[in-house]
Amino acid sequence: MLDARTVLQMNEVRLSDYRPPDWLVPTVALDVRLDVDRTLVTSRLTVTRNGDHRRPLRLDGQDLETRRILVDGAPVEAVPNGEELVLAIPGDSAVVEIEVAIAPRTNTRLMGLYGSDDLLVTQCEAEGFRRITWFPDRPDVLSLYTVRLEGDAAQFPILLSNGDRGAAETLDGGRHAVTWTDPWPKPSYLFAMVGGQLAALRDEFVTMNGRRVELAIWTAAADVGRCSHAMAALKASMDWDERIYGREYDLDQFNIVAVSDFNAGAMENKGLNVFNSKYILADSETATDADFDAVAGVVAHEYFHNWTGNRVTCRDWFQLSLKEGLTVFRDQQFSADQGSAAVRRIDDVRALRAVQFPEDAGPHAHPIRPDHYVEIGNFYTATVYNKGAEVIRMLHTLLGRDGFRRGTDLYFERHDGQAVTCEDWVAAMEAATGRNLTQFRRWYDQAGTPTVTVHMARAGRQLTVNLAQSLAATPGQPSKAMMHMPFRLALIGRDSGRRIGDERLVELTAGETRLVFEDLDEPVLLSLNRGFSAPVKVVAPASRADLAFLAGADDDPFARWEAMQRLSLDVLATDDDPHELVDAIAATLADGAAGRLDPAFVGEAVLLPTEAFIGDQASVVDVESIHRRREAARAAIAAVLEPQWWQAWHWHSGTGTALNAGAKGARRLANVALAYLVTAGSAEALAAARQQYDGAATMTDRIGALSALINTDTPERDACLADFYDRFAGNGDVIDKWFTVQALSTRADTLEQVQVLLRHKDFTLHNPNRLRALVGAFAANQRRFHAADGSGYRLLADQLLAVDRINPQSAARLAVPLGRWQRFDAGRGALMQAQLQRIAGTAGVSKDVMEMATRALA
Ligand code: 0A1
Ligand code: ZN
Repeated sequence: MLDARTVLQMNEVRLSDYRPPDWLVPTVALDVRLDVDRTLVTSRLTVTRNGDHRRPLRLDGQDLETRRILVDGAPVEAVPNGEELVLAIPGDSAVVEIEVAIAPRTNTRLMGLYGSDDLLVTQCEAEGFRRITWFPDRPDVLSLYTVRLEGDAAQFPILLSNGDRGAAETLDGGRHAVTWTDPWPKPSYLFAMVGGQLAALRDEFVTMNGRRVELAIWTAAADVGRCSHAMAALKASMDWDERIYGREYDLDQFNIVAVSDFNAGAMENKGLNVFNSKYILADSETATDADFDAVAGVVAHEYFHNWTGNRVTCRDWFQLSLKEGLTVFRDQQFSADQGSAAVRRIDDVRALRAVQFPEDAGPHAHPIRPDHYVEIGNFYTATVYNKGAEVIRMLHTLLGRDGFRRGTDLYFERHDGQAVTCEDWVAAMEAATGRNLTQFRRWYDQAGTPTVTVHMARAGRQLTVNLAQSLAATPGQPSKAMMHMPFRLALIGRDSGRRIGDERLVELTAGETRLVFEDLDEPVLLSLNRGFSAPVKVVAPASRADLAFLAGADDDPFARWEAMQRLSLDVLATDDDPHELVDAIAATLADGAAGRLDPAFVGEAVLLPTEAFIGDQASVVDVESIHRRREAARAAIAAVLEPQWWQAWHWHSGTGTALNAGAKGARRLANVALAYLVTAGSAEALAAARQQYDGAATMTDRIGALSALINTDTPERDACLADFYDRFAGNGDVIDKWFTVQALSTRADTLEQVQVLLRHKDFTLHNPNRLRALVGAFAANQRRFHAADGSGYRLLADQLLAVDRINPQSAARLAVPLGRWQRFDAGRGALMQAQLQRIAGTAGVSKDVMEMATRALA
């Protein structure tokens, strides 16, 4: 019997093994008879030999019942060998016709064609098309698709696929059919079809060249009224991509479908985006301000893929960041343009540090362009997406806005209609700007978060600053080369509180970089990595007093927020009295009250770092001390500043439903204030929370009040929790919030409550959102998930193994928290490892989970 690791290595796909496809498929005609239990798919592929070779045509397939295979009209007796079908083709081209049957109802993996509510819907990225029919299912095979969808007219009145809608047929027996033609060649992962009872919110967009595009967002009839925010975001995205990147939409129709059961956020299928409903449906009753922003961000992301991903696609899955890093960067730019850019940047950095930094520091560390994988589904990671976006942002910083735009123009000009590599992208940037990016390319190859260590020495009016970079070893990469990083910094006068001179953009390329500043008249402090110009950790000595000073004076909003974070981390790493932190927060609140800072920024700045982030700073995460110290600091901040919190709450609560930056900022600050007030624990605070809950005009305020109460043991908590469920029963996206808020409670009974919730009638392992809402959220509750007796780990592993039998992709994601075992004390580490071993040792576990568990144990 082979051990798990050997089996994994045998299944490993390596970048170095890449070879162009042996056969191309210029055209695909699909005829699909939709049926929930047994859908028949007939494909007609024209295939042409690619290059001078005699190799057969190899097709991928999974869970297909193969009924008939014809080559040039003649039946062939080929028998699939597992997930491969090999067809000998004598000539250099042929027509291959294959008929298969598939079973959407039992497709619980949600890859390929599956059922969600009463719909049939597809998900093909990365390797789902092979679950619909036999095909060379790789992104460098681009085809023109014609798709005829047929089904019962009452059950499937709406039939959608990619491209433009063509002929409709009315058939006998209450059936009908529609044919869709996509004029743009595309890889199979961008194929989509949807059938079911859907209603649409419709609109239109006229492009920069006067082309009229019909827009439709499809959902259940009852939800059409909740699509307007998504529609506005779609139109804004179309306009933005024209203005900022010169990119125009290229079909007469753009359709979006919202579904309840979806493995990821959304999918950019050509002309037919499919969305997780939580990123489409939004109104002030049911969606928080953060949800509204997420809807706009994801709508923009998928729309932007039309150029970065679809018109120019990836040669192979190792190049995933080519489309994802670039598209995340573009959606971040878009969102920054829509609202408060400073707060958006802080949020982006917060997300990167919460998910990607730990990934880079753990057993699953990989470069933004990985060079091997077993299951590609495991590489849709924060590294590929979010660090990938940071790498694109660094290029933008290095080349400047105009240089970057010249680069993207050239990239589109050179590669439109092609499947290309990250190297092609960087080469276009070089060619358009004349910059040499040889060293910069290392960002694509090297995993891990670099550290920049800063020292300064003052001699009279001269200041010398030394910046040293380093990058620790990661799995498979014992030694690293120096990175090329843009590092923005400035000096802040310690007396004047003003910036001294201009901000500098320093390009760090060597191990050490020395900067000299002359003619300084006052003591100065360093404002470092402004705007988070490089995705690195910065280590720089600074006293608490200096950090507090910067938190009040730095003119770069990110650096100002960062100063407060550093001060918080410094204080929370000790049992010291947190008075420096209390004072700095008081000063920030005073700046807000005086109108010198906007409330959204204040709301961000006065939040303490999460327990997880505090843990990430230490060599060994001390779960209990972190929790105790942070709670003590929260209590002090709440008690000492109680009048200020009341003032902030009174000023900013009850802002109505407006979605402008001012109103959103006010709600943010009011909710932070309310949480501190409830922490301070007065009867008035509980009453205020109850009042805010009952009178809430928005979900932001309602869930804000509930979150403030959730850690308490009070009748108000229980009443609001019960009301919340009753009020929103039946609305899945909102009931998810009800599960999450309980899973995140710091109360001692949280694990027990989660166990109760796992048995709740609304809990199901089949819905990825619900699984994330309860089990995923619980695993992010540092204090309670990491219970010293290992009960949290056992709970997670139990659920993981149960989901694996249903949906391996969802299951594999749950392994990530256990993979961090090396960061915890020996006792917890052993308990986490034991669960990973149990998972890896379970018979029949999926390769998705096996890869994650085995790598975590390595
Ligand atoms: N390309 C999509 C993400 C995505 C990836 C895999 C999926 O399979 C379940 C679904 C969606 C995006 O970046 O939005
Ligand atoms: Zn994407």
